[in-house]
Amino acid sequence: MSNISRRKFIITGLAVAAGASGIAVAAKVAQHHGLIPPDAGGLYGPGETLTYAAQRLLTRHSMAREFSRNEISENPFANEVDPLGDEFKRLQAASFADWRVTVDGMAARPASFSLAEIRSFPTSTQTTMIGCEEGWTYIAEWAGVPLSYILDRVGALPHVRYVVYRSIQPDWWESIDMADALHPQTLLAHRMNGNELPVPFGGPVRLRVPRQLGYKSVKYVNHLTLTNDLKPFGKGKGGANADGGYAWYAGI
Ligand SMILES: Nc1nc2c(c(=O)[nH]1)N[C@H]1C(S)=C(S)[C@@H](COP(=O)(O)O)O[C@H]1N2
Ligand SMILES: [Mo]
Repeated sequence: MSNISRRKFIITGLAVAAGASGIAVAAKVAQHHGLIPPDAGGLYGPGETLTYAAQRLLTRHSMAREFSRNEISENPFANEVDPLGDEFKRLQAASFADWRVTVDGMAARPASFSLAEIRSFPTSTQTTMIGCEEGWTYIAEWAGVPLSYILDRVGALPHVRYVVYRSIQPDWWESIDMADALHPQTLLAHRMNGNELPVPFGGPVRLRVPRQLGYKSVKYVNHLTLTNDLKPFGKGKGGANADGGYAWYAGI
């Protein structure tokens, strides 16, 4: 199903649900299934709740579209980033040999992985499209370790509901639920188009979440936290972007 017809289908479904039984009932169903997103503003933040709930119920096993190698964009657009600080520059000067990704929170074996370790983990490759909410897209080949491998390795506890991921840029952090965290296309990406991931595109390590908009693919990731509650993070809406008014769930 194309994105547009899928959206139509969801909207029709929601209109039926809302019309037949009222938004309150639809919201109750969503809550029953654990499908209230953290930025819903409680049970009656119906817009965000219904988008998230509908997508989760209908598409939780779906894959982001993969493209062929000859569709890779020749001049991918690296979005502008705020200046990278001294700590980043120091790490960069040493070819990121000391870059680490710390994994803490609800894990049996919290860990801190060096870039060399991350590069030695099983690698998955995908050719997918990244799209910014501002309207541009590009297609690239990304390679990296599936986030599910990291979660397995640290012994994620059964009641983990979200993975919070942070960047060396303090204003950049996001979270995803377990449907996306365990999804085979969600990668801790360290390669792009056959090379090490370039700094403008988030190198040395970025989280690639191809089933959501570009802002969920945070660059310069150095910290993952496993949690079942997003309230203690930022303003409690699950990400810097959600705190700023964007949707926490940005499924495409
Ligand atoms: N650390 C960090 N991650 C970030 C951003 C950023 O400014 N800093 N921009 C986000 C936004 S808004 C988008 S659309 C994508 C852009 O990815 P690109 O530069 O590969 O095009 O990265 C996301 N990840
Ligand atoms: Mo963006």
